[in-house]
Amino acid sequence: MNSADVCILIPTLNEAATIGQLIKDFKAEGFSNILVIDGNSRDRTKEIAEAEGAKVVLQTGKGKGQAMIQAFRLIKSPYVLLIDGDGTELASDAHSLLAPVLEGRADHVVGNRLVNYESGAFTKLNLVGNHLINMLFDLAYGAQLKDILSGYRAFTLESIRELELNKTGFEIETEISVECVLKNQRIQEIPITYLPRSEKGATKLNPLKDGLRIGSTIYRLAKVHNPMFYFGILGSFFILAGLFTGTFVVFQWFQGITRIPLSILTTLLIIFGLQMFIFGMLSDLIVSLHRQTLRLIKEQNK
Ligand SMILES: Nc1nc2c(ncn2[C@@H]2O[C@H](COP(=O)(O)OP(=O)(O)O)[C@@H](O)[C@H]2O)c(=O)[nH]1
Ligand SMILES: [Mg+2]
Repeated sequence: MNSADVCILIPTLNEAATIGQLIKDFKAEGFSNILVIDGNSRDRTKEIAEAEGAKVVLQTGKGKGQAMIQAFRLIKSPYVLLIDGDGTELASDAHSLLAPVLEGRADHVVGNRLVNYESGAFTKLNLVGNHLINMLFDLAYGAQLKDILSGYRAFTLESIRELELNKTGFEIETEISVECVLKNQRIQEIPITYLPRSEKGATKLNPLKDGLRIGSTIYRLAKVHNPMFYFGILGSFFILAGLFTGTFVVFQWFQGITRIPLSILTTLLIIFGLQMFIFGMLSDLIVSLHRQTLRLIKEQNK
């Protein structure tokens, strides 16, 4: 492998405390093709990265997702290694992440932070949030991935260009993971070391706001992958509400009180809920037929 074939991609926003050392570490590991996509940092991130010999491009919009999508369009190297600029992940893990991609065994490799993290690398809230999000992902997509939010990944340029990516913020990792599953890519997870952030650099991620956004992204994207999950949750919600009001109506009826408007509401809630399940079944059918068509087209184009 020629190490220039691997582009080390680092999205940064105010990471002056760590970016210099990170670039040095990658050079020491034998990588020199380094692209920093910077979100107009107010500190010296850009200057430090340039002084260390990285190519720096300023992002045209806002958010980590927008920066990454912009960078994927610029890259020409056949392999990409994506890493946070905050020094929480190690350049020395690059080789084990890249190996499956370089050897053609995988299209996309995710560095799993949740096995080998140092104490303090995750706050309690972060850890619980990560586990919940991974569980939701498993439920919705049936893919046994352990760390879908990891920012340390290796993939081929071809495989990333195949994905339809639109998320501009911290939902980008979720969208990448979903799209990889949708596009039937060969995904592998490799444990990596995960360190606490340096005291000088704060995280840009808001655990509650971004966590909720990520959860809702997983749910909304399921509409076209696992519609039964999407409509089933909606349907269950209405049916449960209907059963709740229904129990009350029956209870009152036994006491000699007839609640006509509430009975009508109960009926509507349950019918609406059942209809959601029927939508789910129909959409499931459409999605599997569509997938079959896509597979045929892919096979014919080979
Ligand atoms: N270009 C760019 N990079 C960003 C932006 N927001 C965060 N980053 C970078 O993306 C990486 C991951 O963000 P971070 O705050 O570490 O998220 P965390 O690892 O989930 O806590 C870091 O290198 C950040 O500097 C942004 O809006 N634009
Ligand atoms: Mg980070």
